[in-house]
Amino acid sequence: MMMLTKRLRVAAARLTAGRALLVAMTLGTLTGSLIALGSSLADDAPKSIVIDNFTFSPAEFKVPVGTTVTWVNHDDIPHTVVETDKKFRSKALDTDDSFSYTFTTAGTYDYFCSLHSKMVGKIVVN
Ligand SMILES: [Cu+2]
Repeated sequence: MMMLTKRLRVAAARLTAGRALLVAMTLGTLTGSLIALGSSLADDAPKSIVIDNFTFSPAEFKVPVGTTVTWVNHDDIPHTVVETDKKFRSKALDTDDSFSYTFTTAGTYDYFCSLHSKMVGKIVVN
């Protein structure tokens, strides 16, 4: 009778340890999911380049593949966003107009304003 009780206790202890492990694994998975969710939300956040005072800001912008970059013109004269190899080209952007492009291929993209050739910028995608 004493032996049986002891065996039951050992079995109960094992079960508890097993459950604790299961709970820990579930929490770990949940935490991992939340972290993944958080980082995917961060990746989806809009990436904007402001055009102001004849300047693209930031002039050099590093983004992961798949990022949509948006340029917004805050100047009171028109500007354009034209990629050097014609991979993308905006129309003339009036004040507060914007232009977006999604970068699906890694690489370095140099661009300029076709109305003011000294206005240049660079997007580095990796
Ligand atoms: Cu311009």
